[in-house]
Amino acid sequence: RTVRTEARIEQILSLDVEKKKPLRIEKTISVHTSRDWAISEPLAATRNALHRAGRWEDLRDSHRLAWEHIWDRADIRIDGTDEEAQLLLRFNVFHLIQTTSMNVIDLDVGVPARGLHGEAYRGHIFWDELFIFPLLNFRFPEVTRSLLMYRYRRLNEARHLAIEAGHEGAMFPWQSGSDGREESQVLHLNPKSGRWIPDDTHRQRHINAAIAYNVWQYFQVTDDREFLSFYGAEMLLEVARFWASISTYDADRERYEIHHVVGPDEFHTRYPGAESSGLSNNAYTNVMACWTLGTACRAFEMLSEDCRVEISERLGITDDEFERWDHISRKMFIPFHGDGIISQFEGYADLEELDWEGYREKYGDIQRLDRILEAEGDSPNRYKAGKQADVLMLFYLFSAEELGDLFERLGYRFDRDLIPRNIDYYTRRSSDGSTLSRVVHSWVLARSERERAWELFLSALGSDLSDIQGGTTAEGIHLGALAGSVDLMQRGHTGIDVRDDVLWLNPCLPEQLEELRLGIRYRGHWLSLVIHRNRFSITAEKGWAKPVQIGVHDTIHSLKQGQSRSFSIRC
Ligand code: IFM
Repeated sequence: RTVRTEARIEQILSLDVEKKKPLRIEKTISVHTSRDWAISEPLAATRNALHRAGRWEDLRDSHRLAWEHIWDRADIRIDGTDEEAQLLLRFNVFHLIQTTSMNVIDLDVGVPARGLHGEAYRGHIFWDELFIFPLLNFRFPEVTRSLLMYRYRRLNEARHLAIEAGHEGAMFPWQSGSDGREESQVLHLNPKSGRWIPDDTHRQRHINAAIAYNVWQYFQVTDDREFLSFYGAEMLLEVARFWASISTYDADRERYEIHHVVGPDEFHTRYPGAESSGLSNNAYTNVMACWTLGTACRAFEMLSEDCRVEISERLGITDDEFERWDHISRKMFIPFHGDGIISQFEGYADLEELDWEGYREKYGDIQRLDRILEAEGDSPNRYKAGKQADVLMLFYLFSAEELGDLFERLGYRFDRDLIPRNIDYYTRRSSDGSTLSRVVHSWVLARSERERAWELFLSALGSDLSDIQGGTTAEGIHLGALAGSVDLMQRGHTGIDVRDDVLWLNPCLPEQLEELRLGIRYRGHWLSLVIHRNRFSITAEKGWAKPVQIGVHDTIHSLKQGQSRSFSIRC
């Protein structure tokens, strides 16, 4: 008997059973919608699929085979003192693949921050893919490409958002959904006080830089020139245009500035007591804007001449515009305070210090310090207290060399010891209220404070299995932290970095690991890496492309299919 109710459809089977005699029921389900490809209409497609599906054993076997293939590509094996870490790595990969498997290819889907597992953020798509794509790029690049197309298809809406805000180019929304309009909430509830608070986080324009960064990283790992020519370059150019148009020139300072934005740290959305929201010169945003302007020009130069002509005619880009971009990328203002501390935003130095010890003593868990302070009638905007990595994102996304080049181009001194000083300064002033924060902090501490980095790694890795935020996992997994923490193993401990057509490797295992084994896909090769404490080897196992360039200890080596090389480790 089939029973339909408003919320569900049930099938009731009444059968005679015999004691101790097992009864086996097989139920096969097929789901189609009218938007599926290569079907006539959903009912016929569903019927056909059911008739052709075979029996339970057939379905189980094909399911098993599909997962074996996934694990062949995705697994990371570790051997060491912490047995749970291996389980957690696989748990996270499994849940990542539940949301972003090969099945998304050709579908118009993006990466919802909370996976497909729960209803938090109403399925919206934020910047979290910045933490997810690096893992996918080296394993399932076809999936990244498809997910980047989610953004490309919404480029027109982003152009419209830029115009509406009085800018040029494309301004992607902070929270994106079906058609790419801004979906951010304007109010949110503080469950601690029961009050509805204005939500200004939509001012996180840095998401545009994240999209540009993702396009460029995908291209670096795959060398997919077709994608760059048809889609990637256009996104980079339009985002660069947006950064140029939101930048204003301060004649006294002789520098460009960016106003009315919010950085990744969502505890700071306006100046203390200010009527309107937004901050000036968020350092992360300003540096990322300069990086985008430079990278868009570089990508444009890499296109074929035909393509360059077509794209500049289509977008109406002129040489004057490129010159302005170049000027901005050399003259952007970056705030500093104290002894070489990059200020999170202009005026950050004037904020009050928070009594961290006092708050920890009083409340125990202070991850959501914003809610605690608001319930006390106060605001995190008044304090040097961050929810998550902001300035430190720079050290997560760029190598010391790359950052040095960016700051030097801007005419700022960038001594190497500025890095540990900033890491120490900001990690002390963070509540890690976002699960993304621990990924970044573990990454930036990996080579200097190895014990602390490992603890943060385990905590980020267990974000959902241990539900470290005390109840939020039930509303959906934290996909950025899940994938980002696996990537700490994939790129962090291997030192993988792709620059100028070279795959650089600089492994350094944490004390807790004896061995790390993984396979990565790079420009048409499957490379297998086996890393021990003092040595590591790399083998080009399978591949169909020309030899790739591998960089180790300042030397570049060519590696072709079937070849293997081994190197000593300098940690
Ligand atoms: O994108 C994040 C943001 O950085 C912190 N709050 C949650 C968002 C979705 O994960």
